Amino acid sequence: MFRLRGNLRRAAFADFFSPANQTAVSLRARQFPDKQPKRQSSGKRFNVPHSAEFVARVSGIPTMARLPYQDSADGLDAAFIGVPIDTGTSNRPGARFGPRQIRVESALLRAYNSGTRAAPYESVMVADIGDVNVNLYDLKETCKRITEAYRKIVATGCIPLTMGGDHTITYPILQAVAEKHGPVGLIHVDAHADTSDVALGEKIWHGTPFRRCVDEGLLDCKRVVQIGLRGSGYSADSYEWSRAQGFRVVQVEECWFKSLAPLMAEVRAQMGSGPVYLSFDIDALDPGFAPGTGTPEIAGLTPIQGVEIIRGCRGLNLVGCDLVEVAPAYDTTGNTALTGANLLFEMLCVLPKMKYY
Ligand SMILES: [Mn+2]
Repeated sequence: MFRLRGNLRRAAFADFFSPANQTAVSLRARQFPDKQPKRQSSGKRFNVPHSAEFVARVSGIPTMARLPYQDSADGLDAAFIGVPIDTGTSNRPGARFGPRQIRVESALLRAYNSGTRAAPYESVMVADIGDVNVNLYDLKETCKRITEAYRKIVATGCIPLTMGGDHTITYPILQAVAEKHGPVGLIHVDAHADTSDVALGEKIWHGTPFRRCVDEGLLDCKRVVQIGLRGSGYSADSYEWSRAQGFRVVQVEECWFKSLAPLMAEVRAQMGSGPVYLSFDIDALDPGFAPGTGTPEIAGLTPIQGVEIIRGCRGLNLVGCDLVEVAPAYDTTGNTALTGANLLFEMLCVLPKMKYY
């Protein structure tokens, strides 16, 4: 660790940019005209975010984790991308502001994962690639736009790390992901199963994404787990349909008062070496910790358990991750978005090719 810190410090004052970083460099030049000689670089080809040791945390245009912005996934191993919609929400709206608020709160993130010793910015090329250009007035049209955008992202080999947006978005994302990888395993962390069929006559909204995914064969159903499910239901057995598809359902009662590390060992065995997508709805967490969301349910997971789930994905063949349903207006502290930002950082820290020190 000492050696790395030394390298990083030296690089901060003797930095040169690789040709692959030119877009980032020009943006950096516009953002921080007087800071160019101090841009941090790992000395390798990877993007490294500004450190608050050298550039004030509150300065600059907010990007996820203070990473460079670029307008496509070209050259990236992973990309943070926002999908700012809440047109699919069934209760409190506001998740359209999730990506923006997550970016703001993410200014607190630093370069290393102190718990796992992951060094993401020495392992993978990652940037913030902005938001999908959604249509706020037409959810089906938005779904098409999402699929098109993600087709381009995954075609380059880049792993999308998505900031939602309501949970509807996972369906069109998985259309693009499954087109490339075939039916994927799914680790779905949520208060709700999101497997409804129809409501108000509509098949596309944030309670239906995984039903639609099964309809279209996008999931490898024996490699699906849903964790944290709870709350009142439309019928006595709300999760019957999930189990009938072959999903493993881990209701929240099975999680209470426990470390989820043993569960994740079983999940890793279930997922095997095939492609896996991780979809994390912030409402999986207890609303005491994450009140900024549209359909909160009491007695949820703790942030510790959320982190255990994500760290438990280390070693899996992750092909995409999302963190959805942050609706900042219901949390005046900003902590829900801050939690979302940290969970996204934890996701980055378990991607394939990650180095740990
Ligand atoms: Mn959900």
